Amino acid sequence: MSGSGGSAVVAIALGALAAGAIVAAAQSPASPRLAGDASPPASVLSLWYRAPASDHPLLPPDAPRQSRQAGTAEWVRALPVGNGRLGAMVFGGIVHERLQLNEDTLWAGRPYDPVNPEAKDALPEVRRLLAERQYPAAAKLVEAKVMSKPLAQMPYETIGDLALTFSQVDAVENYRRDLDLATATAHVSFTSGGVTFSREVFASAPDQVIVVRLTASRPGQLSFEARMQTPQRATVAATADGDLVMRGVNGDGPGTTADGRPMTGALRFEARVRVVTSGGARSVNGDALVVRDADAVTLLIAAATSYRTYEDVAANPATRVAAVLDPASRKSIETLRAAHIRDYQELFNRVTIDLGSSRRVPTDERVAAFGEGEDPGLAALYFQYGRYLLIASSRTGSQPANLQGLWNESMSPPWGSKYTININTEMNYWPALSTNLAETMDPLTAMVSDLSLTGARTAREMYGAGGWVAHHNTDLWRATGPIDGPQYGMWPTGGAWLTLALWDRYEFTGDRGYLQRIYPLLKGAAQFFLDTLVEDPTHHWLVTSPSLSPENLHPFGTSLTIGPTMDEAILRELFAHAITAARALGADADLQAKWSATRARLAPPQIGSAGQLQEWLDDWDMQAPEIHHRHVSHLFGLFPGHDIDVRRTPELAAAVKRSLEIRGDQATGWATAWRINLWARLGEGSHAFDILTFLLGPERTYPNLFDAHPPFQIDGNFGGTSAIAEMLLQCDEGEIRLLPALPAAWPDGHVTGLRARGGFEIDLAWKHGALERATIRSLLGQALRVRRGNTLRTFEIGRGATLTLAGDDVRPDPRR
Ligand code: FUC
Repeated sequence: MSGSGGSAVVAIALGALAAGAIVAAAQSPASPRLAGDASPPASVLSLWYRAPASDHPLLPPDAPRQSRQAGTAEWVRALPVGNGRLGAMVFGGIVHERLQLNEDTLWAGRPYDPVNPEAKDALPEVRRLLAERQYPAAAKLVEAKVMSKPLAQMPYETIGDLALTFSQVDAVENYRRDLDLATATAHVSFTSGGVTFSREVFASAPDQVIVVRLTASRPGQLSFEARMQTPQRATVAATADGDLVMRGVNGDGPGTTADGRPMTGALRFEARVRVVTSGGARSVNGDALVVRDADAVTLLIAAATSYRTYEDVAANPATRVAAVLDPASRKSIETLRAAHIRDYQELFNRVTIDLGSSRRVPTDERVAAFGEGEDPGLAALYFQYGRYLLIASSRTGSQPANLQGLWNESMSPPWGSKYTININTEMNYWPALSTNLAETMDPLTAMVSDLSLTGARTAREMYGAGGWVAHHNTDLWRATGPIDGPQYGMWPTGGAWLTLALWDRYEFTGDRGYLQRIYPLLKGAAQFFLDTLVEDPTHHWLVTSPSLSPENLHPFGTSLTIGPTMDEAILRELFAHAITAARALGADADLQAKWSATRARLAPPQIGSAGQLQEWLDDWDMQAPEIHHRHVSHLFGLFPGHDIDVRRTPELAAAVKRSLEIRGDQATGWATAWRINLWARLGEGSHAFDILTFLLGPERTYPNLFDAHPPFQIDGNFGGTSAIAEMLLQCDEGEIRLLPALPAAWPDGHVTGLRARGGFEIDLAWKHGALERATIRSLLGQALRVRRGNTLRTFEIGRGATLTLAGDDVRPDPRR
């Protein structure tokens, strides 16, 4: 799929549907009447609702487009659970409960190498055309000879659904469903005929199963049929000993490789649901399991594919499923629950936040009214939800969080639900370090390590270069070539950007073992650019070519160019980190010198005639066809980069601000979130808050608090979470900035457990907009400099020591 425009238009229609007309779709004529207003859940850290996300039989996989769209609108009301690898969306239907299921290695296609063998000969000519400013001709040649085969990467796919059908009832009372972020558990409860029915759903990382627990307030009340359905090529069966079993082969992907091989599905998978009953009777009815008159039921859901690595798909999914399901089914619900909560809370409880009062009304009503009333608690909930989603979609050993994290109901989701690495995947991990979840970066580290191998093949065969390269997207198969079209794909800096995220983890944790692990990745990324940078004909700077400023057309009808501002900023950081890493490890003295010499010749950031930071080497910004473009790639140096800083480079920071004003505040979900992070780095809390209000309102947030690109894309959630952290705490230039962009809307509050570079863990409390107390624990014993406004103080603090500052210790000086 292409990177933008057309798909976004369809998406906006879906977004509107989701926001408005869905209540009718969610309730089929047979839906029970809902009476009584259930009280809010005890845990304030809950998303909750007084109606199911849907309550009708599953749509058949080949349902017409109209009903699929309505289905998607219901899906963004359902609540996500995940253990990094297995995910479920819980709909909470009274008669028709639906759990839509995912396993994070179930993608289309097979191992493949997308290299286009014609690229190597064509690239010198593309470079010549670009040097001569023949942009459309360069784009044409890239299109004809350089793009990957196949031209698209493989999509992430759903497993299918588990449907539980209960007896029809006319009316229920006090219906409520919720997702408690404190325990990572979804609940449904209601009363019918004097009996209270409860459901509990959690995805356990320690036991690698999704657990569904059904109970009722009186014995013998649980009767239902359970079946699975899927759009995959699969068989579904019910076994006499109480299992539902789905076995299949993944979907075929689009296109063929250069040698003409189709992307035939080569993964095998199994999903299995074990139904464990207490009391009552269990029987088989065709492909369904029937439970009658049980007291309580536990359903354990396991799933696996044959994926081992991007080039090995020979694992046995049935063995993998049995290896987790058999031990889990011998444990009690109490044991399973306790292990899940212990494991989850070890991560989640590291950070607490309070930004002010919360409205105790259902979450969809809070989103609909956000901005109109006082509800600072919704920003705190959104922040903790971002941390929840990261824990649920990215755990050691799982795949990284993709465009939809882990949750996808489709065989062809928007943008393939892939890893788009010209912003989206990086943004997914923006909150990982600041909000104290460094381990969630393990899957990203593993993926970049894979990319350094597949990307070395692409560098060698496509560019004749050493090192490794990845363009603007990758997938389960770690494809690294340029896809979709020249405007999107012909960008060689995606891999380099990813390595900067890994470097950040070293700066936050000081973990030398980790540095040793990532150093070869940085070194390989840098090598590619040593081998491919060219001199720009005007200034003789060293620049990327061909390249582009992500997805933004310049005035010559294409995005293709040389040395866009973002590339040069990324490379400045890449070379700097490679040098620091090599020094720390006592490695590669000769390379350090080369990196340093190359770095000195990169194109510097430039200020254009409108006072803006130029997006390109030439001052084209004001003539570009989309001056409000969603990407703000050229502002990378301010955030997430560190090249530009309000105090150290005030002119450049002012140019970034001008660019932001020209671009405008409101864009797609992730693009809005990026803007908030940038305004926070400029120290402009009230502007950041204004944009946050848009992000958290109904145009960019679905009822289940998923971000609306639209359609759903998870990066906006993670970017928004990062932005809230950046408003409260920043670390840059070797200093920690306390409350650098606190908006007036959050006059009183506290946060505990945020992390900063140099191994610091920080609690902050503030009142009437003034810092009351900061508690700083040093994990590494590094030098500590603390800034509040224009006051900067240095403190001695040993490894393991804690420093408590009163607000007066770092009060901004009003005279300056
Ligand atoms: C980039 C963005 C789009 C979308 C896609 C997945 O190409 O420009 O808006 O987020 O990734």
